[in-house]
Amino acid sequence: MMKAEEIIREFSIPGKPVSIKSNKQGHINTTFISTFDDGRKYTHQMINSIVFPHPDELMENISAVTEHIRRKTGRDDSTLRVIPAVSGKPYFVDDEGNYWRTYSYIDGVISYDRVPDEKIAYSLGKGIGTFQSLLSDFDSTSLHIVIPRFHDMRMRFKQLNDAAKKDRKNRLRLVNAELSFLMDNKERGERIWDGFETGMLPSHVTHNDTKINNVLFSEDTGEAKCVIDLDTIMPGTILFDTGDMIRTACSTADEDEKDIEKMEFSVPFYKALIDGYMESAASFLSEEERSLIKESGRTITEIMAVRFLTDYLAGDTYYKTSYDDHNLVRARTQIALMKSMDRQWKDF
Ligand code: ADP
Ligand code: GN1
Ligand code: MG
Repeated sequence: MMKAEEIIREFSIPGKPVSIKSNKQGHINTTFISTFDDGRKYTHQMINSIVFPHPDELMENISAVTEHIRRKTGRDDSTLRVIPAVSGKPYFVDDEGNYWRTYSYIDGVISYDRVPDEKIAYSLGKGIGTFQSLLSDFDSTSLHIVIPRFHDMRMRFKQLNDAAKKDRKNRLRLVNAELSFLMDNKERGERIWDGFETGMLPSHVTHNDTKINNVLFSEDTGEAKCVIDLDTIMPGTILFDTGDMIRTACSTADEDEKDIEKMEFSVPFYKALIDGYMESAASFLSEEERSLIKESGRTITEIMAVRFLTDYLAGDTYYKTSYDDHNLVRARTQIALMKSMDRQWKDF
């Protein structure tokens, strides 16, 4: 296995790395941050090949989208910058066939796993709306479909049912309550995907993973400075993105909080988030899209519960986990969040 220093040498970066640190925030890729002798920093990632079987296509999407954003904003740190490998390609393939990429590091930012206050909720909404708006003139059909049917609730329930049937780890007996709650919500959860598939909801370029730690906030102003983790950029409905920002910006506990009593839906955070979002997105939203924003938060929270529970039953093969029941804990917090939304549904 090649060492991080050897991998870094395969990219066109002047100078020498003086430190390399690992970042454990994401559930999917393996991330390192390096600092070079001239003080510049870079992010190096091994792309998860189980999740992303065609890294070359994924990098083509990212290169096209980031160039588009940079051209429109005229600001280098408004989006990720892909640093090419010495070969000229946007990735390097190591001796075991792993794909690596390098981005310049976005400096002067804070990354949150949970929204600390209404100001950051507002900034997140505004940042996601701006991101969608910058890409509203980008032809979504030119993008590769990186993970087909990523937000297809019917497919996600099928995967859950398959995992339950196989029950590879004998865990099914532990999740009766969770499974039955999700099954009761299946039909309602399918509405947004169905609306997208039938064309009732228009296709846009969507990020598909707009959770809060995929947005970096300016240390000085608290504004959203850069939307990162662009692996799942694909055609979709903007409701996939409003949904995931609602899920992660309006929760009072971490995604993997063990005490579900701590997980509540925050109406004040929701209001701040949507204020920010509307400021940058109102001009391109259809009536149908507007009317489903609130529902999108519930739907995306549900799809995460389904996916975490599926991975728990399948034996933790998809998400990175730190302990045995990690995926079950995550599924339970998502269900708790849905229930809290339901209790307050009339208030937001
Ligand atoms: P994953 O797909 O595993 O979630 P991400 O691309 O989201 O990987 O990266 C993981 C974390 O690394 C992010 O949440 C962020 O904190 C940090 N990070 C990634 N890229 C950059 C960057 N270019 N500048 C600053 N921080 C970054
Ligand atoms: C994964 O890569 P990361 O940690 O930002 C996942 C998302 C989930 C999220 C849940 C490609 O996102 O779909 O919403 O975990 N990414 C992929 O925290 O499956
Ligand atoms: Mg991420």
